[in-house]
Amino acid sequence: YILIIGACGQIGTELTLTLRERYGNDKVIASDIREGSDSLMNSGPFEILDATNYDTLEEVVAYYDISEVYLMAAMLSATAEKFPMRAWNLNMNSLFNVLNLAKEKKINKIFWPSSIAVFGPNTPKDHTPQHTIMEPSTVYGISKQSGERWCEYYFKKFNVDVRSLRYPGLISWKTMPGGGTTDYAVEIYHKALSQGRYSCFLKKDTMLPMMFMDDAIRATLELMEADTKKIKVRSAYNLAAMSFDPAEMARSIQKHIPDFTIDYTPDFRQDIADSWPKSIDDSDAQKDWDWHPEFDLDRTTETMLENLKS
Ligand code: VAH
Repeated sequence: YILIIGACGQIGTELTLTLRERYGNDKVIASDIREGSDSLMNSGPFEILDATNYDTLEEVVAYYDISEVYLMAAMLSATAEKFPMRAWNLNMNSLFNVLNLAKEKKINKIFWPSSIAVFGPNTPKDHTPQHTIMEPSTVYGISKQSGERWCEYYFKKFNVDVRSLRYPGLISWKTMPGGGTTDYAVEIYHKALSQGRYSCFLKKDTMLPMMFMDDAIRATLELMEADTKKIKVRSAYNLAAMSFDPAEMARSIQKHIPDFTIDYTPDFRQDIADSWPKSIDDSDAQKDWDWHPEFDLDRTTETMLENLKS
């Protein structure tokens, strides 16, 4: 059986629905600190669960005979800057709990998401390599870099089968993102449809690596279903699809909503975005487990507007 922790989040919701389609509703247990969308709550078993509590997590794993855990609960970059210690506690102690369950052989396989946030201001910004300088300047980035080191340690020391991806900014329509710096790339579609205009909290030329959620979910399943011998990176794989800035995104929307207008009012999230890469080299993911993205910006815009309109 599979347990999703943080099942009500932006990635967790779609991961749960996809895994339930693939493996059967009753094989995938959703859990979160609070209840989620109707589609999620009505499609299979759900548990209220605080992932930082080892004992209750251990009970849920035993009760449902869990063998695989997707740990999707985390505090993202913008919110983590406001609550550093709460972010560290949630992001790290949830990971230690899941890693230790695997070390004790109570579960067999783990997915844990990393992020391009592991890179910092002095990381090469174009086609950022898999192995390079990483001095993250955000609480969230520090927690993701530390998490990657712990995942690699538990794999080497205790043979824990933990797998990870450095997700770019993710764009989806089924669930709103929560507290990220790349959230502008989701909000912009909602505002384009509801108000015909958007006030962007990043500057017009802020180029960031981005990905449509369908690609991110497919990458996650392809990584988890790959033969373990193919997985050469046990920190976290670079993963890429597209890079664009808010101005380019506005032009893509204007192909469908010609009168759409955007203005720029950068806030504290500009500093976070400026510390991240502009584009990512994911040749290791392509080589080791044959990764290929399917959504570019225009296809993402078409899909987002189509689904948000209806
Ligand atoms: C954030 N959406 O903005 C997340 C992600 C790369 C960005 O980690 O914090």
